[in-house]
Amino acid sequence: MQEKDNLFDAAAIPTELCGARVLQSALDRSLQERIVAQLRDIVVKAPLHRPVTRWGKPMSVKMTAAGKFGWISDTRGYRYAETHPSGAHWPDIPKEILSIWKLFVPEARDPECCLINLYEPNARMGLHQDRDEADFSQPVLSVSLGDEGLFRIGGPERSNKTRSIWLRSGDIVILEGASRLAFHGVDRIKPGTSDLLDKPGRINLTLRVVT
Ligand code: MD3
Ligand code: FE
Repeated sequence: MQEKDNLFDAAAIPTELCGARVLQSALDRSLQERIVAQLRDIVVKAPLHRPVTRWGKPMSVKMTAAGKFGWISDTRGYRYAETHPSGAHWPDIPKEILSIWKLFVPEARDPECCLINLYEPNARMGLHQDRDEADFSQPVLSVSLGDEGLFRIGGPERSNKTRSIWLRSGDIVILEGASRLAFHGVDRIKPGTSDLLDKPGRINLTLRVVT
């Protein structure tokens, strides 16, 4: 049995990016592999779906979730929901994923949503704010898995200047304080930069407190 300390590089030097904490190589390879296996069980129960905007345009990112809430979007608009579009409740957040939250943001309330975003090679996510949650004093924690993604973050106004960083498999970003309401997005992914997943693409987990 491996010690937890070997699985998380809690000593990773945090980089500051527009107020967000970026922890490169925070999760070791074996932990990343176990998380991917746990995600496979989740997508069996809660299949990935392609959210559609209010205007009927499908997003390029495929999504599902674990926890009390998932985030969905359809022609009725976007919102947190207690059920998958199939009507089923979302699977529980795996304990090992909860332990990442507890280690890096120990003061926060327990996460109520683990949103799972799958970026196939041409997927992207436009610049947006995450403000569907009730309490912006609670952090959001992001885990990157698989191929590299070019993450962009600015400030609380869309017009604020942005900075970009390539997020790699095992990296963690913690959005707290002023960065919690920063505009951010993913411009592109770089297929073939990781062999963690069995297909080209990137998975991003975001752990959130919703209520
Ligand atoms: C900054 N996801 O799911 S993770 C999203 O890589 C989302 O899939 C991106 O933006 C992804 O909403 C970026 C980093 C991230 C997540 C949540 C944030 C940055 C954030 C919330 C507030 C500010
Ligand atoms: Fe976001």
